Amino acid sequence: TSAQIGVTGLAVMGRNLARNFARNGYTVALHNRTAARTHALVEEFGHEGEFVATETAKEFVAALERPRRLVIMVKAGEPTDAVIREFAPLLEPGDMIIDGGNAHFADTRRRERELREQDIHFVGAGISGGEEGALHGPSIMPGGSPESYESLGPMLEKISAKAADGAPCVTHIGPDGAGHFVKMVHNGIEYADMQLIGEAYQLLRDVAGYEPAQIADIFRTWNTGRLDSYLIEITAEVLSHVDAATGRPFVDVVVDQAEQKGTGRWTVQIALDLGVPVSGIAEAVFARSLSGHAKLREASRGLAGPTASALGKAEAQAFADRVEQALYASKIVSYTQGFHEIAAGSEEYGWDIDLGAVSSIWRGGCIIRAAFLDRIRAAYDNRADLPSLLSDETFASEIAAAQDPWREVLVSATLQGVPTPGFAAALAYYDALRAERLPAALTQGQRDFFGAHTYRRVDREGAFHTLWGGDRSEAEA
Ligand code: NBP
Repeated sequence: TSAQIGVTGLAVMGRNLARNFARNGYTVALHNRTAARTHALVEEFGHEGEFVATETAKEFVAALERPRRLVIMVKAGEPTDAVIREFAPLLEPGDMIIDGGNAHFADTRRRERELREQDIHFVGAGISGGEEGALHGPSIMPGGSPESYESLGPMLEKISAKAADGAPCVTHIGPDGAGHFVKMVHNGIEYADMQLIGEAYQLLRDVAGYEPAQIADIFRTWNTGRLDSYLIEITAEVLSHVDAATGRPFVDVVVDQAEQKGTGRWTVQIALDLGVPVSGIAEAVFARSLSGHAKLREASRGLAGPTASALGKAEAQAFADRVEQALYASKIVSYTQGFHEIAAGSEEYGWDIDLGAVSSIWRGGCIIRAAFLDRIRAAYDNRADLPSLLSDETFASEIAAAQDPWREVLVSATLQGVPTPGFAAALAYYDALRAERLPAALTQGQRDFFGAHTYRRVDREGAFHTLWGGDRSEAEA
């Protein structure tokens, strides 16, 4: 039997992806560095479909129909290169290697370039949805050549998640590293979403005085409206969970130091390189870092806080409504920033990414899936060259309606000393973008003063320098 697809790397993700292919009627060749994993998979799930277990790289490659489709699901970084080094010499022109791990897009660009010399299609495919998604349908963001997508697309469409309207959550993102770039920004947006939800929770708890179980109910209510999303849904589940050992709310027995694997940080690093302001994502990454500085936090615990008292019960409900507005408005800004980064990456690397299609394939399977993405899709359908999500009339009018409560929430947060870096960064971005004048003019003056860096004028073309140390006359530079 020859297999239509092969998966090497059978830890949680690879095993579930292999099962997903098999459950959809494909014959799947299996391989793992440690063969025990391969045999365990067949033993446990062999009844789910057609598997071909192999032990050596040679056997694995021989089991695949041509052109071969070989999925790598190993630890990102050096292990991925090791696997490529092992398999590439055994492949033939036209074969495809699909890297489904969380690779850095620059590595994907390098690997694609190297394998192209051998006429092997290298497809860096971002896969979101965790292990459940891998099994039941992930959101898939494949890059690589258009020819590879012609061959792979139908299979990926079959195993992918489907949006509510039945559309598969996969599309050809663009050449070389485009898929992994988009997956990276997806994760950055995920960080921002989670941070904003965390701030909403903290405000409801510390300013409005609600208990976790009550906050879970508030999130459940929000989940029936415009904030309807997987992350809001699981937030309610986590908040209503009670620790069996102590009888306390689960959220109170978990150490409050957030970890991260790196894709959020990459999103910010790359944004800095591209000069794209992703302040909301950056604040989310920094908030996780700050939480992890246990000693620094311990040493700072005695610092003075505000004297304002918490809200009375009567005001709590109205405050919660305002928090919903603040959360929604901040979410629009996060996505605006994330899509700006994708547009900038697409421009920089010549990927020609369809932003509407990206929002469309995030509607199902992935961690940030949400009703909200339908609205982004609609915004790009209305106008494909939308300069920013904030230029969309619907989003602009929603923010217009939300802005006063958003500001009030930040006033309350500030007066009560509740940190809300995500909400605040989002509002600052919004206010800066709509500002008539920015203090950047003053910055330019300072730069010209100390470093003769020159400035442009509002009324004339050209670059100018003022003789600050002399008679302060102006010279054209
Ligand atoms: P891991 O990231 O834990 O990797 C374990 C796999 O890598 C095993 O199959 C292991 O083989 C193999 N491997 C390693 Br480690 N070094 C190797 C080497 N030098 N040569 C060959 N194989 C090697 O697995 P995972 O959690 O299933 O994730 C797989 C990929 O999917 C990662 O890139 C991850 O970032 C990405 N991803 C994960 C999630 C998630 O929710 N976990 C979601 C989306 C994407 P062995 O069995 O012989 O040790």
